Parts: sequence; C-alpha cells; structure tokens
Amino acid sequence: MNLLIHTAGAPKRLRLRDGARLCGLVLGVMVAAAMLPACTGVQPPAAYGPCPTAAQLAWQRMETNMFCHFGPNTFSGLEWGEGTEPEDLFNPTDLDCVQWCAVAQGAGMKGVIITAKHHDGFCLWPNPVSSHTVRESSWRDGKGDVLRDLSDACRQYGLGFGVYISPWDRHAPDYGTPHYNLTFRQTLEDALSHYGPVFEQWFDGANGEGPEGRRQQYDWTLFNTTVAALQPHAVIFSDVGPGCRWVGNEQGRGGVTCWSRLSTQGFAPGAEAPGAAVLGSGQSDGQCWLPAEADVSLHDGWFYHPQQQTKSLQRLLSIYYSSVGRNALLLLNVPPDRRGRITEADSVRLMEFRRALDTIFACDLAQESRVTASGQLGGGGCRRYAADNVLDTAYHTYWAVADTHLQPTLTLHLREAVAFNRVMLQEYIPLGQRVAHFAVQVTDTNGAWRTVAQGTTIGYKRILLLPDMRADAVRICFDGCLAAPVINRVALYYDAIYRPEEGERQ
Ligand code: OTN
Repeated sequence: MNLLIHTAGAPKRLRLRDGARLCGLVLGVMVAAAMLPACTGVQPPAAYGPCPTAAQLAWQRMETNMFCHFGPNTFSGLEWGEGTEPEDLFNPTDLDCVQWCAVAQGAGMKGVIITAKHHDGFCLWPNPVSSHTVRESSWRDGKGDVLRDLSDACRQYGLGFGVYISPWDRHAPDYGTPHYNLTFRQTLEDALSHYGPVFEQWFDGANGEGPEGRRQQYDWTLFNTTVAALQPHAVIFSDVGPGCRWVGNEQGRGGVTCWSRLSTQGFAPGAEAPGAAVLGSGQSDGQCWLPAEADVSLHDGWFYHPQQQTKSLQRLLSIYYSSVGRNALLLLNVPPDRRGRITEADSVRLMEFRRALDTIFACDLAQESRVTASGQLGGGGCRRYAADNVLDTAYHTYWAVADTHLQPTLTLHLREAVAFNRVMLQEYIPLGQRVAHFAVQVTDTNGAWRTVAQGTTIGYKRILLLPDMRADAVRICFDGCLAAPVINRVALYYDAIYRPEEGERQ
C-alpha cells in the first residue's frame, strides 16, 4: 500500500513499512500523552536537610576502594617512620602500578588511594619543597615518580586516583612552626597540579608528637581551600571532612545507626575530632552532609610486613556488611611489597572476596515480585514515583509518597515462596536521608504479618543480616521517618557463603 504525503517539497511516496513505523510512532505518542495528565503538576519530593554534592554521590557509589600504604616503612618494617630514614631505603625492585590497578579492578574496586607522604615526610614524587623525596633516592636514579606511574595506571584502568598526604611530618625542618602550613600548602599544590583528576584527598589525623615533640597548629582552612581550588571534584577525607568523615575505627565497622550527617562546628581533625561513637553513628540532625568512610587493612598493619597475616574471606565479608552494608564506603588497604607489587596472596584473597560478593548478590529474589505500597506520590496513575521502581537497578528511579505520609509500608508479593537471609534497602540520598527506623515483616502460615528484623538508618545502602527464612510476601514498615521516605531499591538475597558470628549485630 502506498500513501502520498504532501510535505513542503514534492509529494513523497510512503511505503507500507514506513506506514507501520509511523503508526507505531503515533501510538507511542498517544500512550505518552495519556500518561501526562496523571503526573502533571506533581512535584518531586523536596530535598530534606543537607544532601550530597554530585562528587559525594559519585564517591558513595564507588562503594569499595583500594588503599595502598607504600613508602620507606615498606622496607623498614615500621608503621610510623622516624623521618630520619635515608632516602636510599626506598628502593622497590619492580614497581608495577599497572598490576596494582589490575588487582583493584579485579576486586571490583573503583579507586586507588596512595600514601604520597606519610608521617615520615618522605614524598613518593619529586616534591619541590622537600629534600626527602624519591628524587634524593637512588630508585630509578632519582628520576622515579610513583604518583606518575599510579595516576597513569588508574587512567588506563578507568579507576579514580586519590592521594593521602599526612599533615604530620617528622622530617620537615619547619614542622611545628607557622611556616610549615605554607610548606604543606605548596606540597598540596604540587601533588594536586601535575597528575590529573584526584577523586579523594586523604588527610590523616594521626599525630604522635607528645609534649617533647614539636606541636603544629594546622591551618585547615588553608589546606581545604587549596585542595578545592586545584581539585574541585575531590572529596576531602578527614575526621570531620569536609567531603567524607572517618568512621571512628580502623576495623571497617560503621555504626549500626549510621547517618551521613554531622555537625562539625568547633571540631578539627585529630585530637580535636568528635568521639569515635559519634563518628560511627553520625548525627540525625547533623548540619553537614558527611558520609562515613571505613578504612581497614587487609593485614594487622598498614604497611607491608614479610610475615603479615591476611584477613580471612569470612572476616572480609563481615567487614563488607558492616561498612557498605551500613551506609559507609569501604577503603580496604592492600600494601604493595618491597618489589612494588601487590603480593600474590593478597591478590588471591581479593579475587575470592569479589567472587563471593558477586555470588551473594547475583540474584535479587525480589525481581519477579508484585510491589504494592500504602501510598504513592501523585496517586496510582503517576508511574514516575511508583512502588515497583524499587525493583529496577536504575539509580535515579524511586518510590515516593506524599510529604504527609510519614509511616508508609511497601510490600513485595513474591510469585512463590523464596528462601532468603539478606534484605538490601537504599534511600535515594540525592534528596537527603530520612529513615530513622524500619521493620521487616513476613507473613506466617496463617497469613499474619510477623516482624523478623528491625533497623534504624538506611542511607545510601543498608543490608540486614537475617537468619535463613522462607516467605511469599515481605513488608517493609518505614515506621520512624524524619520526612516521607524516598526509596530507590529493595532487594532480597540468599547468602550461602557468609555465616554471621553468633550474636553478630545487624
Ligand atoms: O595510633 N593511631 O594513630 C591510631 C590508632 C588507632 C586508630 C586510629 C589511629 S590514627 C587515626 O587514623 C584515622 C584513620 O584510620 C584518622 O586519620 C584519625 O584522624 C587518626 O587519629
């Protein structure tokens, strides 16, 4: 069948195939038009409280990153170098940052952070304002630059490049004087100007100088503004941010309650930081968006030691659940050895860890469920905020309810009873963190709802460890909210690998 359509030019002949395509297009427009009135005038939920910047959201979605403690301590066996080590002590025989990145990528990590200058003051790059650097060593005849090698390798693997630069410096002759703040600023300027984008700047608050030591009054405003000027997208880590906070321990454990908010007024990194419990839990009324980072080493120490013990797979899975599963980012330290390579034992354990996580989270048992809720923003016709948006993996789709609906419920009606032992929930944190308490319920044999778990915060991600159970319906009761919840993911899993220790807390 041929149709003649008259356009500005000569009439065109329209073939059957084109006609069918045109009908499909018209039908699509009609369906879209039919939906419009349902969402017309429905505003998305307003942001609640402080919210993440784009850089903080991108950082949180990295979920796990690799920390690499590397420097003179690798060769001395110390954890805190004296600052008097000869530069020739640093002499990796086969530095291979491409191998570091291959291991990081294989482990599912999204960024690598290196100790560019640890407390001993030795710089892994030819810092022009220090005489204690790779330039003064005989490694690669003084022409080596670890930041160059690593930043190039990160770019090659599509990984974020991050730098740890310790404010505490046991070598710098001007440490303990106001001039040191200017030296440190120049150090930051050089490290942040020549190696491309930096996704995270890491300020360690450790300081071992006692009364006999030289005390330094740090100019944190100067340091943070210097980083922001040179690397505006870098998330700045310290006990009190401003980009992300320390979680308050080096065991990789976020608080069971873990808010991504903290009030930092009057606090500073190190000795003037909030207490460990507050760093772990955050504050529900915190004035700043300040998500937690859980830094923990694969070994007992931070630097490489020949006889180091490697954490077990079970311990790593426990750490994963108590960091990423509690609204924190996991920064796992993997120390390169004296060759300048990640050891084979560490690489094997990291691949085991990734394989276990991929197995545990391979199948979302909620995927085929029918989802209902006690309410939906815009009413049932407006799909934009529909309850079943929690099933898709698109990050920016979510279920929302009216602002006044502060104790909504969401129910997964499974096609058949399934065995599960993990529940994963995510709040859509671009609109803030709202949930302060929730309960997980399943139907019992009489069809009555029975609470099987309770939680407090959710945030970016919360994974609850449940005993093995079967159910054909699961209900989440958001029964304690500071504002109407906005949920972008609910999932169920069966973890046959990790067995929580007796009485291990959620
Ligand atoms: O001896 N320490 O300095 C120490 C012992 C146990 C736990 C932490 C520390 S130092 C601590 O490191 C944190 C990162 O892991 C932060 O940088 C803190 O500011 C710092 O005090």
